[in-house]
Amino acid sequence: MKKIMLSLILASFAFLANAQIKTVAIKTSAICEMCKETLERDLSFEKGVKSVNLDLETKVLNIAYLDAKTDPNKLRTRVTKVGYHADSLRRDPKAYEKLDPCCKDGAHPEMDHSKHKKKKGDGK
Ligand SMILES: [Cu+2]
Repeated sequence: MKKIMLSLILASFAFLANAQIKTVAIKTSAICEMCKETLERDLSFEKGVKSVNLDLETKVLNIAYLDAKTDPNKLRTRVTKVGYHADSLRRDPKAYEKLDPCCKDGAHPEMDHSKHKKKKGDGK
């Protein structure tokens, strides 16, 4: 009986090792808080994704995912389907068209995109 228990425990450890959580950092074309929300929400629905966080300063999307369920290329593709570039992958033009106007290239060059509001005291 003890042997059976032991092998069961070992088997479950092997299973856990298979279901490893990995992380990937994907450079995106996000420019504002709304992009951050859109990307984080959408990617959180992707199969195998455990957590998502976009750093607006660097535009890097950090994703923790289950190695057995998905891979970085699938995640990058998902980002392009939301309407953003993902590393060297170009965004889906149709998805980009559907984005909010404030999330498009050069939509508001006078704005500080990382804060999504006008800068104060910069002479304007
Ligand atoms: Cu945006």
